Amino acid sequence: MSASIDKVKIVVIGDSGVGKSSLVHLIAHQQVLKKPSWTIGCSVDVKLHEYKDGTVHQKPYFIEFFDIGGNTAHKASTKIFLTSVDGIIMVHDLANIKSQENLKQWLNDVVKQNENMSVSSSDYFSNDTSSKSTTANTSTLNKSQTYYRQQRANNSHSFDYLNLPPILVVGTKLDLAKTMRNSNHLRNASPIAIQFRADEINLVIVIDPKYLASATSNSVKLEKYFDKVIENKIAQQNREVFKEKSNMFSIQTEKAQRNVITNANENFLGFKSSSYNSKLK
Ligand SMILES: Nc1nc2c(ncn2[C@@H]2O[C@H](COP(=O)(O)OP(=O)(O)O)[C@@H](O)[C@H]2O)c(=O)[nH]1
Ligand SMILES: [Mg+2]
Repeated sequence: MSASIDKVKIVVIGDSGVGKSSLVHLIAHQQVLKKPSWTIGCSVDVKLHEYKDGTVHQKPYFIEFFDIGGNTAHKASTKIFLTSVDGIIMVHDLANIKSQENLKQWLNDVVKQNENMSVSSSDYFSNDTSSKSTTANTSTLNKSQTYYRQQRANNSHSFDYLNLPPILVVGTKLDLAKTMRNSNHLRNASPIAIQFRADEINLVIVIDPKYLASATSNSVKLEKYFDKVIENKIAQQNREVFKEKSNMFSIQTEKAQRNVITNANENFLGFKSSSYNSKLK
C-alpha cells in the first residue's frame, strides 16, 4: 500500500543576491550551487524531510521551497507564488545591513497575499456573509475590518496583529561579514529575529558548506524548524476541522432546540385543548 506523502510550502524571501538560491540548493541537495543564475519569477525545489525523526510519530513530508526572485521589477508577477504559505525563510546578507531592513517589506508582501495571517480577518472578523449576524453586528465588523486594513496601509511595517507561520531568519556570507571592521552585530541575535520571535542561523553557504553538514547545530536547528512548520500546519488543519464540526454541532443543537420548543408548544396546546374538552364533557 503506498500512502501519499503530505507536503508543506515554505517561501524563501529576501533581496536579490543575498544567497537564497544557493541556500535552497544546499538544503535540498546537500551540495554547493556552483554557478547560481539570476532567479526570474520563482524556482521551486523539494526536499524529503523526516518529521519527528527517530520517534514513534516519524513520518516523511515533502518540503517545497519557493525561491522568490528578489528583483523588484518582477514583484507583480511573483505575488501568485506567495499564497498558501506554511513557513517563511527570510534571508539576508550579514555583510549588508540594508538587506536585513528590507526583509520587513518582503514579509509585508507575503502577508498581503495571505488573509489568514491577519488575526483581524481570521479569528475575530469573519468574512463569512452567510453567518446569521444582525445588521448592527455586520456594520461593526466592517468598521473593524476597515480599521485594520487602514492600519496595514498606513503602517506597512506594523506586524503586531499578525498570525504568522513559523519564520526562520538566515544570515548568509558570514565569511565576508567576519572580515568587516565592525562585526560586533554577529554575536547577538539580529533585531529582525527578535521582532518576529524567529529561529535564526548564520552561515557561509558557498565556500564552506560544512556549516550545514548533518549533526551540526545549524542543521539540527533547521530540522527542528521544518518540524515546527509541519506541526503548525497540522494544528491549523485540526482547528479548521474543529471549526467545521462545531458549526455542524451548533446547527444541530439549534434544530434540536427548535424541535423541543415546537413539541412543548404542541403539548401545551394539546393539554389546554384536552382539558378544555374534558370540561365540556
Ligand atoms: N562569500 C559568500 N558568497 C556567497 C554566500 N552565499 C551566496 N554567495 C554568493 O552570492 C551570490 C548570490 O547568490 P544567489 O544564491 O544567486 O542569491 P539570490 O539572488 O538571493 O538567489 C552568488 O555569487 C553566490 O555564490 C556565502 O555564504 N558567502
Ligand atoms: Mg536566486
